Amino acid sequence: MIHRILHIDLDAFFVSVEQALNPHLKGKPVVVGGRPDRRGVVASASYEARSFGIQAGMPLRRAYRLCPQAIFIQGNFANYQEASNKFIEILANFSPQVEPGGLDEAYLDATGSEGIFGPAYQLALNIKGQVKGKLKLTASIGIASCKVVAKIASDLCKPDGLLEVAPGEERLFLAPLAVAQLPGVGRKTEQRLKEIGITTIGQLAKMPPDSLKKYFGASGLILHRYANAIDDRKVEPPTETKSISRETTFGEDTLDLSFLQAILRYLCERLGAELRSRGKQAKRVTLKLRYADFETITRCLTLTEAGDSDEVIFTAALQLLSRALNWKQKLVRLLGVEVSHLMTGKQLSMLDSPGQKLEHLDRAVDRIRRKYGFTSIQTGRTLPLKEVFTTKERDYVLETPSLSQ
Ligand code: TTP
Ligand code: MG
Repeated sequence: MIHRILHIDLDAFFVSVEQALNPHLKGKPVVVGGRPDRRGVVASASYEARSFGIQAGMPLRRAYRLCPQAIFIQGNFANYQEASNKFIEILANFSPQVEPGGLDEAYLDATGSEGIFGPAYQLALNIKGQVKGKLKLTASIGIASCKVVAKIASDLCKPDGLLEVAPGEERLFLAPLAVAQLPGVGRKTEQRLKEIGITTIGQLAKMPPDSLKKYFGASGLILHRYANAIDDRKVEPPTETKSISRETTFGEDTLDLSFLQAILRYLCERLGAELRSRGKQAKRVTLKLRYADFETITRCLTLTEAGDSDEVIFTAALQLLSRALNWKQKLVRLLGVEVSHLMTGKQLSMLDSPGQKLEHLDRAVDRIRRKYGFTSIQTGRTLPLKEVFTTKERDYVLETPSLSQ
């Protein structure tokens, strides 16, 4: 059977969602990430902005120097999440075999679906049409016999492209491309390959696997396989969510305890709301701290009983924070919380137990927040945030919004 795998990736995703909502942004250099005078990095840049050299991951200040006339937008994660959900819904109309990878990309296995949707190329055109029609976004799609080649094809045809690599032509297609096009080849690997005279995927494909293993360990063997278009990874629809996390980087490194506690409470409330909206209970809470010198630590705690209330998560996270701060007194750059060991369904708590009262309170708060915005209800602990952050649409605008989810 001839495998037909599609890799679909939306173009300049965060920016394009902003442009779909505000058409006056179309055709302009636009950057999502935050204000250029603040700390932070570019999350997404329009292709117009990219022509000035702006790239994802670049500090905003540098992006500003490259293109002062660019429009800098803070971004709104909820809108991206919604667009992402609709994107995956569209794909699900065409195949049960859809594997999302991040918000704006997915693999789709179209093997054997010609009878219903026509050839894979036609199916891809239909997907592009629906994405454009329903979401006002453009997608780039690569089609090939395996994941790695499909992914490279979609990267190559961006933006708004469609590229099919015919069965049997995969190695020919890859051969002239730079090694950096292969997933997994970062700057370091690229440099080391260059030192041994390898710059194209074709040259890499000819290297004996044993010597690649000597240079790069186990990943050397994967490089060999990918360079030869050998990739038997299946398109796997996601299994259940394993963990949920929220984190944020501060504008300035800090050791201010009441501020850290307030942020922690805020992150736990966001986490709790997400847990409850998914109908999940968590058994483990993990705290993440990154210090000013980028040292990063995680500390975790297992709850005696799985829970989903803000208070339960916060109490555990606060305990971990106190311990971590006692252990090391260093300025903090990033704070994050994760819940894991998730289970579905509720363990029955005793009627009118303190646990059940908390539950009613959480759900009442969730309803009000869904209707009137997150900051419409403040808990005492988060009040100090009012002095630090501005609010937009009744939600705090953190320094790194895309991560604060
Ligand atoms: P990408 O698909 O890598 O980038 P993109 O969609 O903006 O642009 P392209 O046309 O090249 O596909 O990432 C998808 C989204 O993920 C992107 O719009 C913003 C977010 N993101 C970050 O928040 N930080 C990052 O460093 C990167 C790379 C992406
Ligand atoms: Mg993209």
